[in-house]
Amino acid sequence: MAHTVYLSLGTNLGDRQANLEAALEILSSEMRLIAESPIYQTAPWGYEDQPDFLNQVVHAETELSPRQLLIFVKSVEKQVGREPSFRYGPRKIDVDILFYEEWVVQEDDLTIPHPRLHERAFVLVPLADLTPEFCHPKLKRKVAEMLDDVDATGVKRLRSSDQ
Ligand code: PH2
Ligand code: MG
Ligand code: MG
Repeated sequence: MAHTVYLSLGTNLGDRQANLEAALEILSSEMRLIAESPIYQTAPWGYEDQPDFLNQVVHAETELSPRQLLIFVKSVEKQVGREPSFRYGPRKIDVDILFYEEWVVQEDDLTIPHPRLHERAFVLVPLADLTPEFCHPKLKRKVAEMLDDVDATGVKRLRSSDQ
């Protein structure tokens, strides 16, 4: 059965647009991409002394289980060329699972919904472009409501001619 999922993509090293495109290309080999948000240039969150990120959210459908999806997104990161960094540090590509249907998954290395998505304007702005009414299954709040509570000043949409 096809499951609807939302993934967040982030990159702040190398050719960032090319990194997003490469990740989407590989993702589309195993899942049906339904919608892509615009791309945003975003101020670094968590650790500030690093280049700005490009961030984007995608809506997809997949037959993979949450665990299989985690393994797949890790392999996508590896294929795009991600190298180990420190927590919140710079990276060529980061692919995070935001939502998997309305499922709540709590395992050592896999938490769905993504545990910090409600704090992050760089996730909530593009997510709200795709699904403002989606209700967070744990917090019981809509994406648009969560977005109202964060500071989105560091999140700038790239000009469409740049995308
Ligand atoms: N990812 C991080 C840490 N900080 N900041 C922005 N703006 N965008 C990101 O994707 C990001 C971040 C680690 O996952
Ligand atoms: Mg991340
Ligand atoms: Mg990650």
